[in-house]
This record gives sequence, structure tokens and C-alpha cells, in this order.
Amino acid sequence: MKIWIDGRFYDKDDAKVSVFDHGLLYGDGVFEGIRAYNGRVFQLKEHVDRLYHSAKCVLMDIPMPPAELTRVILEAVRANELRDSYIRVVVTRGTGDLGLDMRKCKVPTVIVIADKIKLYSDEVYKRGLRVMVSHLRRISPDTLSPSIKSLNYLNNILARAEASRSDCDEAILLNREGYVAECSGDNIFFIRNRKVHTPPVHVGILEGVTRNVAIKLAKEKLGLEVHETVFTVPELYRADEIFVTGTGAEIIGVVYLNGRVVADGKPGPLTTELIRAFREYTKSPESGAAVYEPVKV
Ligand code: PXG
Repeated sequence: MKIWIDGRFYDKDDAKVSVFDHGLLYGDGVFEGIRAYNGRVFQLKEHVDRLYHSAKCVLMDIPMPPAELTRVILEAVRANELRDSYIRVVVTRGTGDLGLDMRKCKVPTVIVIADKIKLYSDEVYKRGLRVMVSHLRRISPDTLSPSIKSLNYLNNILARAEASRSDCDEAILLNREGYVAECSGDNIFFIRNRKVHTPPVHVGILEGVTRNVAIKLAKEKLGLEVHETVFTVPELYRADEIFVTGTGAEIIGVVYLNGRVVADGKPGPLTTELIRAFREYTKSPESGAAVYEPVKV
């Protein structure tokens, strides 16, 4: 595997950063997780835009323009001769000393890893996810905005661990006020009476790229109304269908929540239709940038 760091490719064993990198010392950095489907990087512009947004929020100047990083991402997929891929773009504050002061870090470190994708099995899509509400609240927007995809993931990791230890696949995090925010690595939706609901960004969530595609497909391909609404856990108990969206998960139905069976315990029919529409969309030219032909950026 060839990994791009600050201007050149390294073999996996030589792809290293300093122990003085503030990404390691403080989680001071931002990242994106992106997928490529059959030689097309899914929603590449949206992911690159979100990365530069995250960087701006944390006062970080990525040392190259978005168009150049876009070219590097495509090059990283090509260098590894991949068509289906999981791409991780990481920008750390860079190397400094043992103090918090970001001014000691002269230049951010940019890393692009294009790896083989580890897929959820077909079985998971068929049986659906088991989910629980974590006792951990989603970190508040007035503390560290969840709209920043930062290298501080302990809030999410600890919630996911809590779910795993209770035999669940994912954890829902509520916001400070007790409204449903999102899962540890996925956004959440429910459907009731053919109306789709998902929390609005101001509840304190990452505005998922997959979330936005799911909203568009639900409206345009399934003809459903989609409402960005604030809701509590009992609303989920009376949902006809629940699903989560994320780069890794794509769209997966939720069949079990906090010891309760969701509807009839199977991924719902509209969720199943939406999964089909999503898979179809990943094949279309407008879904992302082609890796193996000249790209205009
Ligand atoms: N919420 C959170 C907190 C996330 O981290 C999503 C929602 C879904 O966003 P996208 O843009 O992917 O639809 C995420 C992103 C991984 C990995 O390695 C995935 C995420 C985060 C961290 C790691 O699979 N999900």
C-alpha cells in the first residue's frame, strides 16, 4: 500500500508521523472518511468542502488549495490500483513541542490513505442493526461543534464501546437537552406514516454526506416528504422504520432499540427501497469524481 504524506508516497511501513505531531499529542486535527465505488470517488467535492470547513473552524490552513488535495486523493486511489476503496484524509496541526500552543506547529501534516474497503456483510443489511441509547451525551456545539470532523473522537468511541458491551451495533447519542442527535459514526432517521424525519444540524450533529444524499434520494426517487425535526427517543419507539446513514454503513435499517423491537423486527420496506436507490446512485456519473479519466476540478 502506498500512502501519501506531505507531497510524496511512502510504503505502508515507512508512512509515519512524529511523536511531536499535535494530531497525536492532542487530537488536534481534522479528517474525512470517503468511499470510492467502482473507480468513482463518492461525493468527493462534498467531502473536500467539509474538510476545509472543519479546518477553518479549528483555525487551520491546509497547505494546499482544495483542487490540489482533490487531485492527490484521486492519485492515491490510482497509486494503489483500487476501484472500490475507503479513503482517509487526515490533516493534523503538524509537529510542534509539548505545549498546547498551535503557533508552535509551523505547517499542518496532510495524509491520504487509500485502503481496501471492509464492507458490512449482506447479512447485516438483511437482519438490520441493534442500537441502544448511550448514557453519554453528544458533545455540545458550544464546547466543540459536532459539525467539525475533528480528530477528537473519544465521545463517539466511548459510546460505541458502551453499545458493543451491551451486544449492540451502534449507539445513539442525545444532545445536552435530551433530543436525539446522531449515532457514534452515523446519522439517524425514522419514518412514520411515509414521512421521513432526521435531526437538523443545529441539534449538534455531523452533517453527514450520506445523510444529505439519503435526504435527496428519499425526496426525488421515493417521493417522500423529509422533515428535519427535533425529536426524543419515544418518537423512535413508534416509528414504522428506523435507519442510519454513514460512509461505512451507507444505509442500514435499525431493528432493535433499547430492548424494544422496531416495528416487525425487520428492515422496513421504504428503507430497503432507499438502500436500492442509494446503490443505484453510487453507479451514476453525478455521484462523484472518476479516478481513471482526466478530471476537471
Ligand atoms: N456522524 C458522525 C459522528 C460521524 O463520525 C457520520 C455521522 C456520517 O457522516 P458521513 O459523511 O460519513 O455520511 C459520521 C462519519 C470510519 C469512520 O472509519 C466513519 C465515520 C467517522 C469516523 C470513522 O468508518 N463516520
